[in-house]
Amino acid sequence: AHLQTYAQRAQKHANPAAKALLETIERKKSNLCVSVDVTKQADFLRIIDVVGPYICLVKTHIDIIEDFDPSLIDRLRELSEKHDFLIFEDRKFADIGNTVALQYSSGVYKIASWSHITNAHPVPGPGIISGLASVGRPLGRGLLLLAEMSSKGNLATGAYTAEAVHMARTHRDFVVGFIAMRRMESVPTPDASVVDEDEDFLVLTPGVGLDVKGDAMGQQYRTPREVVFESGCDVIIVGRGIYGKGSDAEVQAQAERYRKEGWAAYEDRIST
Ligand code: UP6
Repeated sequence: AHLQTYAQRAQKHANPAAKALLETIERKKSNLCVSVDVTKQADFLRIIDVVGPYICLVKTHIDIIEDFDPSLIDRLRELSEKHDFLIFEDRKFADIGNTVALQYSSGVYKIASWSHITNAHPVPGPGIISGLASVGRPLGRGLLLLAEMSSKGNLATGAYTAEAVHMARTHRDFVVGFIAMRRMESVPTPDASVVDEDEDFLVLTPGVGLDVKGDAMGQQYRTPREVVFESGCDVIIVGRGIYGKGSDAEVQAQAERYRKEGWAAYEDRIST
């Protein structure tokens, strides 16, 4: 799939959220997702308004906002229409199906009502997908499984990663891709009979930075070129490398810089 254009993949994708994301990427020539990990509503909205023109997707951790008010979701929705991007709540669900269905639909945040894409750790087994799908599928949402992570010493490797890919392959109506560090097609899954040549899983990749190699708490960064060109990933997720740069003008300049780098790496990939 990674040698086709985003537009070609959009045409064939059956899941509405994945299709819309691929179309947005193509329309805006941006495979950049900005992670807006700030704790005040005003900062959150201001940064999104600044980076909006350069992104296909905004990634949220809605539960870190200290002054959260439900109207924030209305403002976020307005910005997503103004700037033409989708929304990904990085909730990293990790419980049994019944519990995650409640966490996804209810509580303070009602994530399923506004987030086009969310994600889950495969650790509880396939029931986590059934639970989330019972809420999200009727709404046209999509789910990413965390098959790998960017942080030093993480346990999502080897057989665990392979089981995640297997779970995705057997739930293709709702699982649209992975959080991973590379393409997952070639990961040998426990049961080869579930492999379908037409499968198209999106790979969204955090741990992207151009200026530093990591942080003091185990984060590891690679460049957009390493992620998109060398590893075949589809979307780069950048947090502090963009929003952490101070003034609005600098944040805007960084968003433009990462968009350009990510897109050039994609163009080189499909033309090789
Ligand atoms: N994230 C990772 N690594 C993973 C999964 N998720 O960094 O394996 C998320 C973090 C954060 C963002 O929760 O929101 O991606 C990365 O932010 P940064 O660019 O500021 O390091």
